[in-house]
Amino acid sequence: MKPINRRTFLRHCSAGALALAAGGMGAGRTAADTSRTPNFVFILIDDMGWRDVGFMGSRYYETPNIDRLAAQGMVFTDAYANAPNCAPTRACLLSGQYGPRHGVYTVGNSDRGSAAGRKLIPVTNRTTLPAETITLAEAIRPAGYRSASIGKWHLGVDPDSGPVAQGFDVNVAGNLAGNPSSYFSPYRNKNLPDGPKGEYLTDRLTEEALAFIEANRARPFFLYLPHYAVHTPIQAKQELVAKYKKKRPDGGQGNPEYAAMIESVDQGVGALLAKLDQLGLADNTVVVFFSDNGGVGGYRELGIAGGEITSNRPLRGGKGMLYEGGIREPTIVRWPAKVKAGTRCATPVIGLDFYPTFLEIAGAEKKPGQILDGESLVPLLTGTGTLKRDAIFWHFPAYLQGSKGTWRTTPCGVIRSGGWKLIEFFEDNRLELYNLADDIGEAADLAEKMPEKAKELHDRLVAWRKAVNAPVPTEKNPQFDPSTRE
Ligand SMILES: [Ca+2]
Repeated sequence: MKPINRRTFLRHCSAGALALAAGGMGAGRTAADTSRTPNFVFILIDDMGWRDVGFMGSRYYETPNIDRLAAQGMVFTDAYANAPNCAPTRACLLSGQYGPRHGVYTVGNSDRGSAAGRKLIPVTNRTTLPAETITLAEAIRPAGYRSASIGKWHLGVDPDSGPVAQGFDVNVAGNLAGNPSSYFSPYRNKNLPDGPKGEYLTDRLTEEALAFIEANRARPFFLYLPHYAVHTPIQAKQELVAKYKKKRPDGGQGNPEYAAMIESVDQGVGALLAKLDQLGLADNTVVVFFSDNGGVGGYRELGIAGGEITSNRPLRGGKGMLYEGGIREPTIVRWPAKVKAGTRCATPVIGLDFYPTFLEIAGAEKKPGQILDGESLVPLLTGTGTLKRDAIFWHFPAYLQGSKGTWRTTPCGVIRSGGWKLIEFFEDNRLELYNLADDIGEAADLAEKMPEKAKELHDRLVAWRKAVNAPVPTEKNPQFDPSTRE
């Protein structure tokens, strides 16, 4: 593939219409000392879809604070989670490594769904991040950072494999669970003392985050804020639900409870931004907004049985699938000291890029021999250059069931290079090829029409798997019954 030239780059990352929206905005225009090491606030939403926020085009959900954050920073339109579900995306984000290096490929077991419907024996999955992993928190600690994980961890339990075991100074509410037993106190969470009865979890995590920022205002800090929202159970504050019940559904989005959950997240983002302004820290704090997988929706039109909570259209599919709806994420980086407000970037980026990005900004070094699979986004953020790589990859050697015997995904691998995307399904080595530049909805499979392009991408996917020692399931499942898949 040809290297991206300057003109292409400018087309990929440039000031867009949002610049106008941001004009005259006073975000963080304070006398803060920007020579100090920057702070990091990483807001990770659970299961939020690409179009679940106003700045990405939703006309049903109301997210004025997140939209303001977007207008004040750089929006990445082609940003991806490393996986279509929770735990593996987090494992990649915190380790800076692709799945085959740490073994967290999916949530729970890799052999989910009916045994009779599985043609292959999938690769065994790890549910905790290996202890020897050098996490982002550990890597930036030598640069003087104090760090907190406030919210969902999903990669183990302290003292063995929770946030503190993996280098965070503080763990609030994090354990092996992938969702809260309730969004209202009492929470039944060993790592989160109950609040007053009826306290709302998203509000509580915001309060904990504000307290952490306040306490560490005079030193570099890394706040990792992985909200439990907007994952199931779908539970929201009634006063917000009432507002959305009066609203007309739009573009396939119309669940009042889910909308109210999103608005609580948005209010939390507003409170965080206000706190950074109040403390004079906004200019020199890198705020990232990201989600761990696509929204729960887009199944019905593909014949998959399951809940439809939101719509990811125009993207195909949703959570649990390797189509765009399952992995493309609403993504913002705001850093007023260095990133121009109102900019957009269409270069494909992926969750594990944040690790080297933070290292570079913090002035920290990786350990000798440490492998980081992502690439620092600093050249894109500062408008000074491009990325060196020409492709990103996914490896999902696991089954994820829908209901009634349907499958959200069977084991597969994916490469995206430029505007092209190839999916290889391991059960029968079937290839699907899409030109995302013209077909963001992955409606036209070009694999048969363009066999040379498909082969070129497949060769590169195979070469990547070899380079990272990615195990491909090949063993047949003796319990497989083909009639279940007809
Ligand atoms: Ca998730």
